[in-house]
Amino acid sequence: MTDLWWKSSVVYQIYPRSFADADGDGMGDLRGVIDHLDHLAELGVDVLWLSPIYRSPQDDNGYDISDYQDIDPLFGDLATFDELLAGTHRRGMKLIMDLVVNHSSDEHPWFVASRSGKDNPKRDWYWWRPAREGMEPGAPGAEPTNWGSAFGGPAWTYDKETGEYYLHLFSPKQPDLNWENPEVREAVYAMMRWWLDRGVDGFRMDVINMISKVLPLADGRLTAGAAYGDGSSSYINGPRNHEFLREMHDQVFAGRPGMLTVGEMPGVTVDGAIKFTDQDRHEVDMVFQFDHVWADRGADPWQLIPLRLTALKGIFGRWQAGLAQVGWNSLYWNNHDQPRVVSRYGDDSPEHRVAAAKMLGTVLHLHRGTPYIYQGEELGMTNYPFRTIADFRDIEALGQYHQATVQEGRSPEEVLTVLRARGRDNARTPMQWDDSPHAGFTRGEPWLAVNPNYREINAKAERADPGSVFHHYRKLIELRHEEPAVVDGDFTMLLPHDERLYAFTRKFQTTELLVIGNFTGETVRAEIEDAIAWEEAELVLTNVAEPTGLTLQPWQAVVYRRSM
Ligand code: TEU
Repeated sequence: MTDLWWKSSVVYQIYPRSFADADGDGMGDLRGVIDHLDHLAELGVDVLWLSPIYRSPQDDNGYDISDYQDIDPLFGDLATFDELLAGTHRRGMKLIMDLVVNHSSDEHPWFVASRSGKDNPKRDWYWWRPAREGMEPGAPGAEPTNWGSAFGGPAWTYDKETGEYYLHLFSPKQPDLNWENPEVREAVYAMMRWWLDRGVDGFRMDVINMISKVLPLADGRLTAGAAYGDGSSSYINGPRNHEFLREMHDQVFAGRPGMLTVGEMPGVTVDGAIKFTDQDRHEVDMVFQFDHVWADRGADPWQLIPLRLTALKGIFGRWQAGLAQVGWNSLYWNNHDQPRVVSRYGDDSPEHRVAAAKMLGTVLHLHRGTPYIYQGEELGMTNYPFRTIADFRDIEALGQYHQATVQEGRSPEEVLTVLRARGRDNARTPMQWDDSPHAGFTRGEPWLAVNPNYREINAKAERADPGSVFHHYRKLIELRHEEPAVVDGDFTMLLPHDERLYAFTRKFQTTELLVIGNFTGETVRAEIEDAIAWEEAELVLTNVAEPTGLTLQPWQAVVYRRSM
């Protein structure tokens, strides 16, 4: 039987800026979250993950923090936060914060001090380097290494005053903290303890596998046509990553049972994740890996490639098998950095959206691991019909658009085609609460346009309709809470070479579950062993009115249960 509470839990991610605006300034806020806690309680989720709400210049929507122990007035204040925390706990849910400590804001007092002079005691709290040997400081190409920033442009910015460059793997307003410096690590641990003392239940840790850099810092691989080198081999899964996370565990979580930690780790491998999430190693409880959200990416970032279901199944199969004995998987389709899955891997047409959204949820939630629901996923929210670059607000989209079109000579339409399909702003359009103006998100002017389909797709309509995506997700969460095989069952992939059906079983003690999802708009027969016997078993859950056994209707999912 499971020994760790979060193995049978479901986490709900809130992107406060787009969740609910109570004061009418067009930006979501903490009062808005408080006003909708009952929506989350009815859905049945166990944990709320809040994307950053700390004081921030909002250069990257809060992932650039200038004060880790205060709330940005955009969202509210510490008293309102305490009220939100109390309301969450009163409803039997836990709350985890977003920990963004690979970098801070350039307006954080730590960086202001570090930048003030080479002799400042905090100079070594960040990564400062002189210009490349023999190059004129500040001149193009004089950066200490050829690394590109994730948001376009170089990963180094020249500081005239002190005559050196500082490193930022993201925007220039997000300077990387130097984790080699024990003072930095201690300051971070003290801040984390402060939040845990305040009653929060854990952390989602931003790009936490980037905190250890390979020394000395060296140039990355330069591919033809690219403006900058790929330095990821110097900062992804670095040499002291495990050591730092173990130290963090000892300094912050030791003696505090019942916490949840999940590390966001672009580029983490299965073997790496086994080590990071092995409970005996005391690092993190689970990681966010990216393989399945990169399954529709090719070598050329500005080219869309269609998803091959066998590729997706190959990825999930590897992660399920790899962490079957040691470690634990997170399960997610969506977050604030990914496009809406029903538009990406499903079908968001009016005819098939509801079935596809339910099928994708069913297939994901019945894997072995902890599911994460991103706000609006429980309503089947879709991508937004972006037209021009002017419709976008995301620093990553704008920065990458500039680099691709201006520095790399791509056509605007070529780049826009990918941003429309993959841009992060697709996930950040305001939550659709009802069919009133601005979908009930705000009385003011929303910071990002509401999806025009809000009259059809909104929480009020979904909660009133027993056949909705909302109630299907509620049943999935209930099933995880009631059926131990969903939590602890051994995973076996079926039909690995089928490009239309995603099928697997879960076995636990005397219970066996069969889960099949149809990833097409066609009717498809599941040619599995024992088909007849399964068709006589208990159909626990499906998303069509008249199921036809293992002959699956377009975008249909089935969950059967039998005793072995
Ligand atoms: O994201 C890190 C990260 O992996 C993203 O850059 C992601 O790959 C990309 O956006 C997909 O298009 C984290 C946060 O989740 C993100 O919101 C922040 O912008 C970033 O770190 C910097 O803090």
